[in-house]
Amino acid sequence: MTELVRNIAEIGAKFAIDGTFAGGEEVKSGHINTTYLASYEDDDGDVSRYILQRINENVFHQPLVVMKNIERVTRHINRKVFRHKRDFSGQTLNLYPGRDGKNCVEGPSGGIWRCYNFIAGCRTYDVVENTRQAYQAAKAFGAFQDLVSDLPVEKVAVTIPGFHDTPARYARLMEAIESDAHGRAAGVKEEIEFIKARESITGVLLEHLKAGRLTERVTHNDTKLNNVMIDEQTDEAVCVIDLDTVMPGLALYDFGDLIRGATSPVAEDEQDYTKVEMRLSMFEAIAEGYLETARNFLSPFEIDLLPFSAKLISMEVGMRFLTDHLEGDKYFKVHRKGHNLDRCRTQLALVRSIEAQEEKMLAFVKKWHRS
Ligand code: ADP
Ligand code: GN1
Ligand code: MG
Repeated sequence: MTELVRNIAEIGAKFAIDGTFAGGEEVKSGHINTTYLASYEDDDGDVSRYILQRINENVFHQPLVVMKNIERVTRHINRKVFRHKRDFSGQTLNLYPGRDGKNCVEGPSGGIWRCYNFIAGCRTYDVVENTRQAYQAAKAFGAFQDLVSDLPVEKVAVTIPGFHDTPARYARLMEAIESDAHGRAAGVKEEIEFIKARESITGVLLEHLKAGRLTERVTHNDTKLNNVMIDEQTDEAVCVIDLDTVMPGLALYDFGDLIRGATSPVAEDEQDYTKVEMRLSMFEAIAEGYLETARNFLSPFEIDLLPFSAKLISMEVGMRFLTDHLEGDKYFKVHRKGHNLDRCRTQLALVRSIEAQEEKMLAFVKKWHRS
């Protein structure tokens, strides 16, 4: 048994899981938490799998608040799914308690760990393969927003303050440039100029919110493609995962993040950013999937802002990657030198690609006013 597998077995032993530990491995997608897949065998030889996850405390300063939110949201969704059977293909996310009955445990070498059921027969994608996956992922996130739309916003805690406060993200980037703690600012002049030239867009959605033109709702806030489990056989979206950032927010940021993560033909960390493109066919599939479930609660004003939201969040995430690059790669997991800078460059390339197509995108969504 390797040290990693022994470690997984020790963590798993703290949860109320039946059966004998039969193996474990690390799941490497995701930039934030530590995620393990653990298998257990029962007396009949049947194997059950579970996800064990350590909450990144550098990102989530109050892991117990995160757990309370997740418990509330998963319960709410499960209650509704069982009542109305709006469950796509029967799998929802569930927390498994620790042996002491709590929704999380302290790991053998510290940290807060939780356990989820493994969503079987599915996988996640870092790069979208076809319009069906794009459509399905968007439909699932729209359905997620719909399912939590009757949860009062004040019942859901803010797990990361200012998460989609784009002007605050901009200000933090300016501070990082000013401090230049790792001497990297000189190498990113072009990126800085690109972002500075677009400062005026950063506050648009929050200003609409302040003026009462947009409504705050319970939203997912991290709707990237690898946060939805997709059926390996049918490409159907089965279950939305990664609920750490479910909190009060704007539906538009969720939609924009879908476009950011599921329209380009290359990965978020592609080193040749000239390959990045916001493909209109993927945009249309996502808008159709999302609006199919979300149009019940979206206003025409919100619908018109859908294309803009894609540009805004691509810029926001680009700024966050650049900030982390300048601050010494402390937030996002990195696997090579310049990883965050590569990610920043793909995001800025997406912004450029969206700018070139914004009118066509707008014409497409406007159709949903009338239908
Ligand atoms: P992070 O916050 O680090 O992105 P995620 O919750 O998204 O963490 O989990 C990382 C990856 O682990 C996901 O992209 C997915 O591939 C896998 N994963 C997470 N939860 C489950 C689950 N319940 N069933 C199957 N795979 C899962
Ligand atoms: C992180 O956790 P993950 O990998 O699904 C990040 C998102 C970013 C995304 C960029 C809590 O998402 O906000 O948009 O990386 N999550 C958090 O890929 O910061
Ligand atoms: Mg994730």
